[in-house]
Amino acid sequence: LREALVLQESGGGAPFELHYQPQVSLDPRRLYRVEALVRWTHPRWGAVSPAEFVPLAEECGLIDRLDSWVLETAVAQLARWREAGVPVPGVAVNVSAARFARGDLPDHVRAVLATNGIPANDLTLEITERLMMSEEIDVHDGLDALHALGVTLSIDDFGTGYSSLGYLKRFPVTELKIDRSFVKELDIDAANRPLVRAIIQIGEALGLTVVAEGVERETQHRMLEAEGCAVGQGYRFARPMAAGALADWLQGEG
Ligand code: G
Ligand code: G
Ligand code: MN
Ligand code: NA
Repeated sequence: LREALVLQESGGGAPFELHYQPQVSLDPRRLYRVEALVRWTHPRWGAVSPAEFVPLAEECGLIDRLDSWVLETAVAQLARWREAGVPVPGVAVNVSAARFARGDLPDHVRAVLATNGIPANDLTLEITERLMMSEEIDVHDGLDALHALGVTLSIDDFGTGYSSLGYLKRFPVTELKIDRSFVKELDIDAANRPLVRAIIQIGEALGLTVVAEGVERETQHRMLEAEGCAVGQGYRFARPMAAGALADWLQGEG
């Protein structure tokens, strides 16, 4: 993993690649933004899932460097799409606790946006609920600094971390992502619907955009729409895809 990262950073190879998954406004249906998701192709093992190597990168202390590369690459890709006339409204990247804790994230974000001529508004940082609740990391100043830049702050995996909701009013977040686990059986297990409804209502009450992850079936899609969820992400709309495939996908949508 370390060798792969050094190779990537030095420009001597590209073991890591970003795929982009559309997040779609439900009504009217249109591309809202894309989420950058990292992929790793190992010379012998082939494709390794981020579900496996992201935790590994965390353990090895490499995740902050990987996240930095992802930020730079995703924002540069957004600029490239725009140069090519591909109308992508914005890009979201995942930020690990380790990357956040390093403290230079606001400066890095500002520099990356300036280098690529991208407005702060068009960049979203997805931060897990667990990080928001962290006692070790002082998230408050970091989030304020990022908010001051004008980037969108989204709570990833919402509903899986802790029961305290106090952080929602303390921190300058503007979006929450309903964790896939709640959406998964939305149309199968009746117990999920009131939970999803409650999350959407929390979002409404606090003026937060709600994004539902892991939407795979039309029945889930319809229920989310009926509950007033603004944005959906999942195989129902599109799988994560290489940058070059997005223009074609957009054409198919339009
Ligand atoms: O793409 P996939 O659903 O397999 O991703 C699995 C997990 O890896 C998800 O929880 C996702 O948030 C995480 N992940 C994907 N890309 C990145 C990244 O660039 N940085 C971090 N920190 N996590 C990522
Ligand atoms: O935790 P985070 O939101 O960053 O994770 C996004 C992950 O969810 C990615 O690994 C992506 O591949 C995965 N994903 C996206 N859409 C779907 C879906 O419809 N079903 C399932 N099972 N996974 C999905
Ligand atoms: Mn995410
Ligand atoms: Na998530």
